[in-house]
Amino acid sequence: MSKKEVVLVVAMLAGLNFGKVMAQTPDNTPRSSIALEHGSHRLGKRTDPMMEKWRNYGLGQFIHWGVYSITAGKWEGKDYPGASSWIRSWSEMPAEDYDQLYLQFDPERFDPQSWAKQAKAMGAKYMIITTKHHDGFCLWPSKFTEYDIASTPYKKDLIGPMVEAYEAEGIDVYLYFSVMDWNHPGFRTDLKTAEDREAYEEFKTFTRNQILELLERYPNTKGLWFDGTWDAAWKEQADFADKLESEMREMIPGIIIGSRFRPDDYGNRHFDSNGDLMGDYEQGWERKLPEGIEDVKGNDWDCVMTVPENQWGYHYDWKGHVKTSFELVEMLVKSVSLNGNFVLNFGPDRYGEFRNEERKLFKEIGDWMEINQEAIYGCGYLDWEKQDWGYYTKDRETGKIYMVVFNMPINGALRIKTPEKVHLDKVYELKSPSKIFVPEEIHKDEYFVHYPVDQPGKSPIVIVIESSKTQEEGKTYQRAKT
Ligand code: JFZ
Repeated sequence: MSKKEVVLVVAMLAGLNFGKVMAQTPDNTPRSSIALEHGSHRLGKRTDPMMEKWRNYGLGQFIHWGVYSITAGKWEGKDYPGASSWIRSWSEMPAEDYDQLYLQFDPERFDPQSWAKQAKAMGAKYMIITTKHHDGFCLWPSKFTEYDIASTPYKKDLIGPMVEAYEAEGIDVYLYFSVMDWNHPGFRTDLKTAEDREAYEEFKTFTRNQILELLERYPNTKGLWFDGTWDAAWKEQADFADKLESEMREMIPGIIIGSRFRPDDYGNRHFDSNGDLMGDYEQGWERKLPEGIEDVKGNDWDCVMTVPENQWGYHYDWKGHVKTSFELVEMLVKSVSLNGNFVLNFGPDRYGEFRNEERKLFKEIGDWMEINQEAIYGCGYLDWEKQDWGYYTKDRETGKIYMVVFNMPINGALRIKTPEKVHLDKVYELKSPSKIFVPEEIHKDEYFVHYPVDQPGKSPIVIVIESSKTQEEGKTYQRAKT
């Protein structure tokens, strides 16, 4: 029996008076739960302005950049089959060789202003940059290790200029930080011996120093995106991680930290032993999307997505299926329709440049966003019956509804089923608001909008619905007298 199960049984046997605390669920129904010192510290969503802003971003940009852009998925003529940022863990690649690569890292064509402009043109409202990936290499000059940008031929800080350039374009910056660090001598995946524990204490001090260093150096940071927290050794650090998270929150009030940082008292991650989310949003949607609204359990969440199958950092050869801009736009819209943000990953090369496939995406997604962004920013879930043509989103402020159509029916008839007592006041195409549609009511609360299929669009179209609640049912539709 696991520790968690033992506690559960004890709590059950002890009945109401022992081992049980009353917690409030988001809808305020009290329920019993396991007493936790380091579980979730808040039930339900954050409602402060910084989190409201996060919730309304819609689209973000992820950047994976580091010395793995030098190997680019290949070592001594052999292709590494996994994600290029994991090549150091490959039996064919000696770790000693990998750990010398930084001496060649010299991204002389790095131009943060053009990076930020491209991201803005795509429509990104926030960006997440890998300050340190699993290999331990730091893109900022760190006081706590020599394995950093300051020790490369390039020498200069990469993070500071990025923060500045993106902020100048109105894009909020978040820092990715891998707790797992293959370069630090004290890092362990497991704590088996006293020696391990001693070494790991040093690693913990180092980790804390680096995180606080980042927040001190870049006080405009809006949040942290943690990774590499799945090892047994870290799962024992509930107390340490909880305290450290509080320190971060004190340093930057309102800072946003996802669910992939700290474990609870029993080593559970993301959701604590009571099933409550730890952190400000769920960080578990990695290269996958929820199917329906029930999957997100009322939480905020983000989806991080690669363009090819599983490549984050630069890889010289993108094998397999490479997603097209409209596949990615569909994922973006689906995310927004389920109250999440969509974060698209880019992996610049060793010189600081984006590959052509990525440049094309900036442009194509940006072109779509330029026309249809109203259906993304500030939008979220609408509780109308899902239709096969695509997704509804709803502006949280104006209440306007957007039908984002990815699968246009052959006859152009787009079905809408509304809840009772909803009146469709005005229906029009977003890109040409003068194109008004008159919905045909075919049954009670059920309509067709007829889109002219003789004018096929080149990209997913958006139809806007302005609606209102009515007192009566069945305004236009006459019930058949059969
Ligand atoms: C991690 C990293 O290993 C990877 O290189 C990349 O940085 C990505 C954003 O994060 O990969 C993960 C982490 C968690 C899961 C899957 C891949 N997960 O929870 O399914």
